[in-house]
Amino acid sequence: MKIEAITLREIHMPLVHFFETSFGRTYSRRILLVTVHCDGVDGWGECVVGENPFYSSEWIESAWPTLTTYLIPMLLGKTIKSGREVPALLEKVRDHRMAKGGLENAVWEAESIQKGLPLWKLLGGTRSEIPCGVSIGIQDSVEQLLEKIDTELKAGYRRIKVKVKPGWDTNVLERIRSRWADITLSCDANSAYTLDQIEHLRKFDQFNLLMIEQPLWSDEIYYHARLQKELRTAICLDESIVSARSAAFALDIGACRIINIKVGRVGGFSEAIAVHDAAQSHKVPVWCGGMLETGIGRAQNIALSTLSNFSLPGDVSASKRYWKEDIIEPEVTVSPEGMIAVSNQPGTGYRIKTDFIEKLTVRKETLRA
Ligand code: OSB
Ligand code: MG
Repeated sequence: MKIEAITLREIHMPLVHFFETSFGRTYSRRILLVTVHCDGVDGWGECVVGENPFYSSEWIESAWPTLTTYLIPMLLGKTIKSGREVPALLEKVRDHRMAKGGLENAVWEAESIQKGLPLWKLLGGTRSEIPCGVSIGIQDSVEQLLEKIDTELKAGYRRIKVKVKPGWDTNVLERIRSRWADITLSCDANSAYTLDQIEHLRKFDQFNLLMIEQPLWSDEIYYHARLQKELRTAICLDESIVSARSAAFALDIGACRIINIKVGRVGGFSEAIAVHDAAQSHKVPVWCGGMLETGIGRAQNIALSTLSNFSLPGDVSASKRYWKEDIIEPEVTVSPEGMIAVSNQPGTGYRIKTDFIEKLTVRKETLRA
């Protein structure tokens, strides 16, 4: 495949309901899409950067110029056989993983279309359907949260994850557990605690959680290992795992018993597969995280989730939980059993609504070889 041109687009999409984590509330997304044009085929990728540098140091205004100034010129005019070859071409740029990931994944998608293969098979997946959970943000009241949980349980989702932060944690978990004693429940702190709050964190053990996700800061892998020794609840790392190297370190020192893989956070499918394999060799299960993606990123998350060690329900859920109208067709739907069926069509199996995307576009730039 010769990489002839690459297009970047920013589209604006309001969320159906705001999403709040310990680091802030989002009402509307600024989405960065990448299209790789090669040999008459277009591969699409979603750069999962946020509107601000709060979840990660990357954000849309760092990714755009990094792509146009450095990353895209490193690919333009190159002839490659596979998405697998992309990381080596971008190696000189340090970090900027979400920017790289959007680009690499677009190449994988083009490759899968060109080879007439489903993307999930190209990635080495084995499942024909994936189990789904939901991530529910901090609400204005506990009653509102309970109502949302009720809705998602009735929709069939297999795991409920709630966001926590100091002041919205044990009190909330207590209310959830007194209404639903047996549901599969987890929580995500997005680094809202410190190791010296260990006595407080110990209280989470009474709620029989599947996991507590990222309680401490992202660079505190060693402190997570110390915390894990003191907790019965499994720690799951999200922000800390930015590469197969950081995963190997975390696994080696026992910093977590579960890993959340976000393909953008680790810099693309190649690295995501490497993290998956590292966890598997330590018998640590993984699940696919979400970044409030449009259908383009969501469809690729579905493909990744078919790999064998994705044995826990992910944060990959139905389009309608996020968007009034998604940018793919059909939109992503979840069965009453809480599963998403994987398509056997070439690529992701979803059609990209280019006319609709064009209408949502507020910024566009095409670079040519
Ligand atoms: O920590 O998993 C997270 C969304 C934005 C940033 C970080 C996170 C999240 C989510 C939402 O939890 C997952 C989703 O539904 O896409
Ligand atoms: Mg998380």
